[in-house]
Amino acid sequence: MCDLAIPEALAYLTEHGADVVYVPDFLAAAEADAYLSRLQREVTLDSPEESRIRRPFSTEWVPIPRQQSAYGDPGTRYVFSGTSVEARAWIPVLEELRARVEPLALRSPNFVLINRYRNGSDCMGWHADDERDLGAEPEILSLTLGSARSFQFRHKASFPRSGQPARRPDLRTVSLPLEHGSLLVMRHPTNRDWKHQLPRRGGRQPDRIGERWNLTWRRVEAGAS
Ligand SMILES: O=C(O)CCC(=O)C(=O)O
Repeated sequence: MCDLAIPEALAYLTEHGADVVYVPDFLAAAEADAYLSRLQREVTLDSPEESRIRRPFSTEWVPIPRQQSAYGDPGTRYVFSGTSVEARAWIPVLEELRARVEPLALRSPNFVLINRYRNGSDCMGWHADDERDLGAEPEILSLTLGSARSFQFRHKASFPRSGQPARRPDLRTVSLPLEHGSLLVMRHPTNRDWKHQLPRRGGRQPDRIGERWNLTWRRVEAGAS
């Protein structure tokens, strides 16, 4: 289990190989508001051409349903779904936030993947952050700013596998609303055993759901991929 020396930390999910801690008020409300405004002004988002992934088992490229960017130490990048997100050089707002999350990390983050969800239509599908770039024991620190959105966990054994039924259909899907200014820490072996997603929300009126920024702090191993 995570052993975070902060009283607000909630051990959120600890079953079946999960090690997830949720810190709802990681940033105080006023501070979270100020950081959100700075991100909106200071972060450069990737172009639509740079924001595509390869459809599984296909050569077709499709746009991701959100905007993204990445910042990190020189030469770092993150490879997933057939695409590579190259790090831009650190900017002051991200250096400040990195210094805030770093005390909670087992290994100092050298990279941040930024996702901007414009409204409830923007989303991220089921996946695990278990790419080779993240090393044998990946750790993710996930900061939310803006509208709260539901985040879900599902054990890998509960997914059907290539035409086969799930080995463990009894395993429950776990939902957690990620709030403005919150930090979610996913330590090893969470991403080995579980997937997570950020589903669409808002039904036929996705514009009712406001903008959300998510920053996932990672330690990327140079030259792994
Ligand atoms: O926006 C979120 O909270 C999900 C981010 C995520 O799953 C990822 O970056 O791998």
